[in-house]
Amino acid sequence: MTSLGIALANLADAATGTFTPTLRLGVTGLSRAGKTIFITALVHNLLTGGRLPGFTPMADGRFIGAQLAEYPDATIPRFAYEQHLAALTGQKPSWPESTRRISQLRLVLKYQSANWIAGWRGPATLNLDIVDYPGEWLLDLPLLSLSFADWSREALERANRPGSANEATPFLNILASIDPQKPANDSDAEKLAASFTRYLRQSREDNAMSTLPPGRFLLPGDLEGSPALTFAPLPRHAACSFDEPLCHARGSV
Ligand SMILES: Nc1nc2c(ncn2[C@@H]2O[C@H](COP(=O)(O)OP(=O)(O)OP(=O)(O)O)[C@@H](O)[C@H]2O)c(=O)[nH]1
Ligand SMILES: [Mg+2]
Repeated sequence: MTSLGIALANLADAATGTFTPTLRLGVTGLSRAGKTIFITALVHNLLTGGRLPGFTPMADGRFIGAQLAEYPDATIPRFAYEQHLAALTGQKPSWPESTRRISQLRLVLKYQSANWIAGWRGPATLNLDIVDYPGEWLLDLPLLSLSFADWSREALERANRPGSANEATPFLNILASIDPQKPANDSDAEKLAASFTRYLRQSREDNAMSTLPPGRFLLPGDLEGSPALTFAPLPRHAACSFDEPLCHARGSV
């Protein structure tokens, strides 16, 4: 929500006395960029009135305080703030493990509004919802602009490069053993998706700096085992049209 949106929401709040504006903050960056640590530190500093010199309400002395609140959607996992903090500040401090699924946390911030419209009614309240997710999923954004056929071509070109032989050969052998023109069936799609996933995993182990998409195959989160992830790149004559057999191959990217 923009500051204009927050001001308008505060106005509505003043009118009804019930509405609290909500700001949803997604922390983004590639895997190991520091998202989870950043969120843990931010929440800790907000809860304890810690060092946040760039946070204007605190610098102006208008920040009253923050507290954790229940997230309204009980189906979304909660960000493990307490566990991460305990790990970082324990007797034997440790970094949290790489994030495997999306999680969220709600903070309720109380502050004196600097806005004259809202300011007349005293302290203001803002729900701050913070979202953490696995950085691998960022790799999948460029796939939004690709058709299944284009993505298949790129993925198979990569898999066929001489440098990829070690990790890609088992997948390419399975792909070669399946006739992509025959009617699609679950067992072939699962076999292909499983060996394609093993190939992606192996290439990440061999070269940690170049994770291949889709990142969601490496960290499926709540889509693990779902039909949305049961697909693999197919050769051009099969991937050219979704009307053809196996082009359905369990969805597109
Ligand atoms: N020295 C230092 N290292 C940090 C800091 N933040 C993160 N790191 C290092 O970066 C690693 C990754 O941090 P995370 O916060 O787990 O990274 P992430 O972006 O959540 O990664 P994914 O969950 O894999 O997407 C940590 O295990 C630390 O080794 C920091 O403030 N200081
Ligand atoms: Mg993380």
